[in-house]
Amino acid sequence: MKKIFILILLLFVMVGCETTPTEPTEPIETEIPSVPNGLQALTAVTDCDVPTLEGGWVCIWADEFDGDAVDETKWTFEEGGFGGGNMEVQYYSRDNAEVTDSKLIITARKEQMGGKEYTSARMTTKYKGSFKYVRIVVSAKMPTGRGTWPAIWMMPLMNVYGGWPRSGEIDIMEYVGYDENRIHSTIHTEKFNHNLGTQIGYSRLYEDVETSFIEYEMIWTPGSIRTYVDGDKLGEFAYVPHFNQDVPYNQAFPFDQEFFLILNLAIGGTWGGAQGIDTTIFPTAMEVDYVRVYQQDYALTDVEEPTQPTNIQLAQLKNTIFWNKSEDDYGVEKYAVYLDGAFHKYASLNQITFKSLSVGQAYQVRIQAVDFVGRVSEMSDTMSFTFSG
Ligand SMILES: [Ca+2]
Ligand SMILES: [Ca+2]
Repeated sequence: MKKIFILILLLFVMVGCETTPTEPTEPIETEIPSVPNGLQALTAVTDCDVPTLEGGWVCIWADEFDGDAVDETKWTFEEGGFGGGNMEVQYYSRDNAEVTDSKLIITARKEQMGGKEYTSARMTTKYKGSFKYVRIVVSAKMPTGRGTWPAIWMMPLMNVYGGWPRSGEIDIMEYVGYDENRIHSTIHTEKFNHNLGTQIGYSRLYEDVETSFIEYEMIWTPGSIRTYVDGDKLGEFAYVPHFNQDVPYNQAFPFDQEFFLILNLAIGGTWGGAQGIDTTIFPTAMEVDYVRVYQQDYALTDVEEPTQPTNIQLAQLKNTIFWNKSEDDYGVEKYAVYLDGAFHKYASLNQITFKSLSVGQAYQVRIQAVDFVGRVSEMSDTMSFTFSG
C-alpha cells in the first residue's frame, strides 16, 4: 500500500513536471514522503542553526539572537512594576534587554524606576509564537547573587479552563540566586499549585549554572511533560487518571492547549527574595544564547494506528469515566467517545466527564483512539454507564 502510494506520488510529480515547462529544470532532490491524509512534511524555519534533531524533530520557531536588537516580531516586552504576582521588586523595562555577540542579555540593575528600586526585563512570545506538543531547547547562563529569580517558563495562550492556575503554568526552569546551582522545574494546575502547596516540582544541583551556558529543555507530548538539563532528565509530569479520579482531567493536567514562552529575570519576591537581596550584586544578567522550538514531524514518523483503549471504568468524580491510555508510535491526539453507537465527543486525554445526558438513563460507551495523522484504533469493548445528573 505504501509503495503504491509513493509510486502514485512520483507519477504525479513527473506528470506535473511535463505539463509545466516553465518550472526550473534542476532535478527534484527532495524525497517524496508517503504521507496519509494529504499531510505535508514539516519544513524547518531558515533562522534556526540546528534545523532538525534526531527522532524526527523539526525546528518550527527559533531565535539565535544574531541581530543587534531584540526581534520584536518574535518577542513582546511586558513592562511595568506589577510584581509578577509574587511581590517581586523590579520594574520591567525593555531597556534592560539587549542583543550582542549572538546572545540575549537581560540585565537587572539597582536603579529607581516607577517607584521600584530595581529594573530588569521580561519578554514573551504571546501572540507571536505559541506552541503545543513541542520540544523547546533554551541555552542560558544564570545571573549571580542572592535576590535574583530568573525563569524560562510558559503560560497558556487562551485561558480555556479559567485564570491562573486553572489553565496551567509550565516552569521549564527556575533558579533562585540564594540557592546556588540548584535548578527547579515545576508545573502548576488547579489541583496542583503553590497556593495550595501542591505544585509538582523537581529540583537538583548542577554545576557551573552561573558561569556556563546550559541547555534547558522540555519535551511535551499528549499527557506528558519532561524537562532536561543538558540532556539529563530533571522533571517528569504525566497525566494518570487513576490517581486523579476526583477531578476532571483539566484540573490535573490542562496541558492540551497552546502555551507561549516567557523569559524573565525577577528580583526579590516571595521566593527569589526569601533570603533578602544582596545589594552588591548589581548589575547582574541572565544570558540566552538561543531558543529553539521543535515539533516532531508525525507526518513522516507516524506509520501505525493506536492500540485499542482498554479497561474503561468509573472514576470517583460523578459522571466520569477513564480508561487505559492507548499506545501509538507518535501519539494519541484524542479519543472519540461513542454513546449507544453514535459519536458523542472527543476527549483530549483518557478521561471524560459527561454532561447534559438523560438522568437515570444507561448508555453503552465505547472509545476509540485517534492519532495525529487521523488513524484510528479498534473500538474498545462496551461499558455500560448510567448518567446520574
Ligand atoms: Ca546565539
Ligand atoms: Ca500512529
